[in-house]
Amino acid sequence: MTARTVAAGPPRSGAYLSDSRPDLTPFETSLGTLRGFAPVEPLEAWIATGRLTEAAALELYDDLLAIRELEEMIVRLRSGGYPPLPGYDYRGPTHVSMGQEATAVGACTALRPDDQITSSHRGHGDAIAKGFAAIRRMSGSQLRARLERSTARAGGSAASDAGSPGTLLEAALEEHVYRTIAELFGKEEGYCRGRGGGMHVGDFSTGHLGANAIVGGSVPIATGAAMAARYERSDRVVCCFAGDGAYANGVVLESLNWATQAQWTNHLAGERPFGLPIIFFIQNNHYGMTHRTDDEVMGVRHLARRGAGFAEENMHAELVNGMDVLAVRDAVERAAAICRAGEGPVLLEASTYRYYGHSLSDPRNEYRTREEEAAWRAIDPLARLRGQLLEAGVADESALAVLETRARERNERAAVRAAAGRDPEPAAILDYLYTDGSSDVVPAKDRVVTAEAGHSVTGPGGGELSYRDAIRAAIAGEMLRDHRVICYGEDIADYGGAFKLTKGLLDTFGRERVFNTPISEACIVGTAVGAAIAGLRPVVELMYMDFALMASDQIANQAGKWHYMSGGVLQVPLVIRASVGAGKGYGGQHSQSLESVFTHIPGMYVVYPADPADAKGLLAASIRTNNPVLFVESQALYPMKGPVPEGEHVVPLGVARVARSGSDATIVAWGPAVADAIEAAERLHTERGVEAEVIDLRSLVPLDMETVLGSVRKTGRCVVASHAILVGSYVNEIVARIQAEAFDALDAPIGRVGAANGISPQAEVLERAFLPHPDDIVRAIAALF
Ligand SMILES: Cc1ncc(C[n+]2csc(CCOP(=O)(O)OP(=O)(O)O)c2C)c(N)n1
Ligand SMILES: [Mg+2]
Repeated sequence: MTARTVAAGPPRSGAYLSDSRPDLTPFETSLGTLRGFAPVEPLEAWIATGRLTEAAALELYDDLLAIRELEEMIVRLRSGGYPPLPGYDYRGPTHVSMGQEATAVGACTALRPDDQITSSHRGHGDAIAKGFAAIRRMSGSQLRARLERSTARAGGSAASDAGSPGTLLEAALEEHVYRTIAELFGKEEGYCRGRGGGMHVGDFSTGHLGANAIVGGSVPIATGAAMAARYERSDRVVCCFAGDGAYANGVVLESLNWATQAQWTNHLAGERPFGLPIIFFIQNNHYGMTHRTDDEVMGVRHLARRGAGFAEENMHAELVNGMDVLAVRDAVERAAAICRAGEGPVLLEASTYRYYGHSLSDPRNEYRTREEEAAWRAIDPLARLRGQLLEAGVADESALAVLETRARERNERAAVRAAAGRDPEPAAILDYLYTDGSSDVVPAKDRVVTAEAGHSVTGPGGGELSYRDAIRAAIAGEMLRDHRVICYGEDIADYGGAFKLTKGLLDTFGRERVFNTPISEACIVGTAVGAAIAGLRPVVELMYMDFALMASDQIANQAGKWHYMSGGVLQVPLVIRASVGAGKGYGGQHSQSLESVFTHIPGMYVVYPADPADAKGLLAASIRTNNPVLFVESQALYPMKGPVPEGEHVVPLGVARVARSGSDATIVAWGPAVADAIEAAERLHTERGVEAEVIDLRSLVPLDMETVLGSVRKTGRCVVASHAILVGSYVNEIVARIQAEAFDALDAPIGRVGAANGISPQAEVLERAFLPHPDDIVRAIAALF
């Protein structure tokens, strides 16, 4: 594939001026038709018409058996009675999905191996089914290579020496069960090296992007993965499994709105209108945890009706019999075809049932009858397919018994092997928290031909630039360099963002790479996580840092955690730009400096530049690192001008800067507090003859403690300053580290400067009293002598 070209000159699918006139003509409309439980042909007909081979029909049964066997094992382990592992102490969650197996198998076998899924806390079935479906379509050499990789991981014990193709496939299937169980058991051989466990398990190599223990948490991630497929012109589809309870969650409803946005398919899509290729697959087992969803906590009988609220055509919503593997397969085959044709998204609601409680500690009898359970067990998906296989003459009793014994024995062998697996080393507790990886070299297919690009957005090409223009220059530079970099947020396209930082990017790069979003902060970040996991490098804007709290789950539990929870397999290269509005009289909800909150989230980088040169260089580095970055900007600094190197300028993350040299005292600061510190240092020099050294941390995570300690050891006195309130501030972390690591060098207690421990007020006099000033730093340093 050749490098990509960015057209110079007039906008490609650029800015448009809305000219929508009032149209208040009376009208009536219906909300579309909701299809439910469409009849599905019997198995004989599937086989007769070649829609399913006899072998494939038996594979469906084998897949169902594999899930049931694995979950029966969990039930028995929990009660201490799994014969192959007597006395094994199984710890961790027990959200078994027995009863729901047809949803996982029907859907995953209707997908292609390169299609992707996300899953939930009740996701053993999804994990087994996606892996089995993909493995069954691998060639002999692919199976062999897969087994060899697994053997290397397991220290040489995989069954890779199997001879005939049949046994090779069986060995790979068993290996999948083994790696899945090893993850449940917290073993190094598990798919996530024991860091994720059952609620986060995923075999990323077969298209499983991870299960999620945050109810609804994976839905925007799947949506972002579908955006990546659309952007890359791939015809892969993402199937997002989540429960009925999840469909009350804000981020899920945001995702439905996100996926159905008009701009994917209308005139704004330019030459390529293409709906997001995502199947929202509701595994409706009719319960949240113990509450009844449809009869208690929602106002519609069928969740699929929600589709009507988001798309004119009811979002291709449909109800499916989730107890019938053929019905699910039929619906997902049709849904995938819709998505591949660019007509997505699709909303499928599968009506199903979990036989056990929410987890095995839930005896179910407090909220449902045994009669209800018996009625669902009477339409058990395994029994149903078994009956159909016999009826269609695909297999007789003895052939099915062979399959059943094989599934049981496969699981037993895998479980025994997994139980004997390696526990992770305690010393490796912090492994996979961050990655050293970065996009220093852009793959050829993603390189952009810069020679043809319009450079207008990068400003006057260096020299004096404002902090604002330096940020734009960094984004533009990285977009020119790497086609995987896309840029989105509220109002960032035509208008250029609330603060005009992205003005001009739409004209240069087109709407596929620069677009406005709904006011959905959780979805802005969540889709970026999914797009990043799927291979893009999104740079997203949160208008004010205060709004990051709207996206806090997606930042803290998703962006920050997936590299670790996947055992280092997944990478989440994304930048969340968030700007601090303090100093404008905007009051308590638009003025917070919340960087400290996010330093408490392991897995996230937190970067806060103090001047234009660093704004450009640190942002370029943030876009290139494979870690997720919260990039904090100060609105007060946007107009600040300063020298900015022309062209490529990358400032490494985790390297602090000596912004002013001095020998009498150290001021550690970041963001706008650096300018305060420099001003304070100048005054200390002229007014008191004190030479203060100013250390600009640049990034709080990663933290360059060496530079701080080196300075403190030289000066013996230190003040740490930021614009955040002091309670719970990162200032305190720096103080604690200096005290622990350079106590002997200190000639005085360490001073702290921050905002008042309150809420940012509107009144100007109050806001002045609230925010810290250079005076405060001068006073704090003076107090050390
Ligand atoms: C955001 C969030 N809230 C609450 C929980 C606790 N919780 C775990 S599963 C669950 C019920 C989810 O119901 P549903 O989405 O229907 O999935 P099911 O358990 O029925 O498979 C709850 C409340 C959670 N994990 N995440
Ligand atoms: Mg449920």
